[in-house]
Amino acid sequence: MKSSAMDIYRMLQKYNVFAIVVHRGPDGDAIGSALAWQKIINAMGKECIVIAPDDYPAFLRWLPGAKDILVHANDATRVKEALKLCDMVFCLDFNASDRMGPAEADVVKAGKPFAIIDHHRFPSDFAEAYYVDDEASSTAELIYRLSVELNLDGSIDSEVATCLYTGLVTDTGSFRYPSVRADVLRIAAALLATGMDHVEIYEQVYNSNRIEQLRLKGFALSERLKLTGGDQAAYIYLSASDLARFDFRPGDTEGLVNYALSIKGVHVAAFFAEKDKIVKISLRSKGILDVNNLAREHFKGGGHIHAAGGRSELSLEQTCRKFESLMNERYEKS
Ligand SMILES: [Mn+2]
Repeated sequence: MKSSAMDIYRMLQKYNVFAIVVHRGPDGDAIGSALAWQKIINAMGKECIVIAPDDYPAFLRWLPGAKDILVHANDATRVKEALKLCDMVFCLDFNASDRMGPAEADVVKAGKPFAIIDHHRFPSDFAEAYYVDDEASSTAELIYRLSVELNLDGSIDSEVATCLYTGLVTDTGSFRYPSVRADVLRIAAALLATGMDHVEIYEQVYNSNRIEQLRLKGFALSERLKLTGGDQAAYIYLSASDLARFDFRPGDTEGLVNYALSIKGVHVAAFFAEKDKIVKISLRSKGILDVNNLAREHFKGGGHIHAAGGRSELSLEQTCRKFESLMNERYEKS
């Protein structure tokens, strides 16, 4: 499938009512990009609603427009009505229909054409138009580039910029990841020039912890962090009862896996959380190990070379053992 700004533009011209859907467990990039794209579409005089499969983290609730997001897990009826009324669906920050989780069936059943705007690898073939680049730092970067290509960047005011900057910051680990190229910083500069308040974004995203959340982090680091693979891999695991003990809420374990990766000499890190009777997995790497492949081959997931996600139906303990043996195979003999 080819990535084409013009294909997206034709759909924007042809239709009047749009829906934007993001992946389950939406993050700052998914929500930030969706709200920005919604505002850009609104500025064309067209209608647009944002749908999330499940709730987004509290640290994103302040974003302009966030309170109007329809959450499928909370109100499937309203989501179905909105889908019925729309002409087409934009999929943002994901590229395979099963990433919508339990919302997938209703979204697909609506039978509307799809367009994908995304930066993950290997998009699947279910849309009529694509604007994709797996080297982009974030979907927010792609929304910015697309807006410039289509001459819609005149509607990037400080509110749109706030949404896009939040996507950039959260998907690049505050501009630290290898995906940050000179262009990404040029985009950040252009967003800042709209007068948006980047200090407020950091404040909202990073300094809005609850005390239970910090205690959960402290517990995870002191009691649930293990080295494996000849000390070249590390992982953190949290059981359902660990999470309950610290009053877990969505977003509370965001970024925890990066602590494991921050250990000197560690090349791969994993985070395992027992939730909804399965084990949810985040994988990170630095250097050459491709965690997208690791997630695809062993943990029913995928993502990027240095950051991926997946799941396991094994018990938490068995999942940890499986990761240990994969890492021991890879590193112990080297
Ligand atoms: Mn993203």
